[in-house]
Amino acid sequence: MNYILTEITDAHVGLIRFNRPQALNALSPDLMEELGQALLAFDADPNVGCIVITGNEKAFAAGADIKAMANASAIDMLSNDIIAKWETIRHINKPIIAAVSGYCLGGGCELAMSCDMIVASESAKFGQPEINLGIIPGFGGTQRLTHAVGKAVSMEMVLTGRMLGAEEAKDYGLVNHVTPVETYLDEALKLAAKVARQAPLAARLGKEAVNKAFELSLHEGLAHERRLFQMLFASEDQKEGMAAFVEKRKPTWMGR
Ligand code: DAK
Repeated sequence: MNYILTEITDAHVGLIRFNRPQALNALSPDLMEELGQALLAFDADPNVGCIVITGNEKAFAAGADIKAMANASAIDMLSNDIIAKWETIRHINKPIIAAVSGYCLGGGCELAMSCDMIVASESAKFGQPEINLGIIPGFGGTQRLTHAVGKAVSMEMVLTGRMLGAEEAKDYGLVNHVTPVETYLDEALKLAAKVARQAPLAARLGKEAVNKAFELSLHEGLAHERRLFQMLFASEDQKEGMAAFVEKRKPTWMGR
């Protein structure tokens, strides 16, 4: 890997760090290819219970790589290859946490919003400044942002490029926790470790069910949730979890 660094922590967290500091971690096609590969590998690894994606203190990611896009045609942007690299994250079953510090702009903000939770440092700046380039967000910025912060704020961000600071983003519900710059990654890893300790199937289906709230009507969402809930009664972990409660001991999850 040339543009990301990966490791698995003792707490079973798969950590992915963007590693293009000289370009504020701009998300080039090669970086996105590596990110997709790393995400798929962690999703398939039973030793990983939760994934954390981060950048560095100055930038989570300042967007898709403008230099790589500058001369692209509409046909290039339609290419399945480019879209697939970005879409991989949507197909990951395990929970993903974005640990954000500094610039989190354009495709960087869209990628963070594609994660399941966001832990931000006090210096984080969230924005969709594509309007300054003569384009609009292309990976969910107008949709996920609007779901998270509402129409008024989303419109202003998309139409003027206004950025949200970390506290403001938290007030709007975009961010789970805000911490000092020195500790944002530790906090994200702690949260991820907590998730990684849960029953893996329940964590996977819990993520799926919450995400469906953004895609389905309430009626369909409730029906979907119920099917997932019922399905978990076919798992050994449900038997173990409830037996452990009754026997006043800690459960041992098997992930099946
Ligand atoms: N792309 C390429 N290089 C970037 C970059 C980016 N997004 N952001 C920063 N850099 C590079 C700069 O060019 C500079 O490189 P050198 O000149 O040193 O070679 C280096 O990083 C440091 O940047 P600055 O010198 O500009 O640093 P400053 O601290 O002065 O300013 C800044 C920081 C974040 C305010 C500024 O760099 C900036 O405005 N960056 C661009 C932010 C932006 O407009 N982001 C949105 C890009 S459009 C899709 C998928 C994704 C997308 C769309 C569709 N599909 C799958 C359909 C996403 C689109 C976007 O993200």
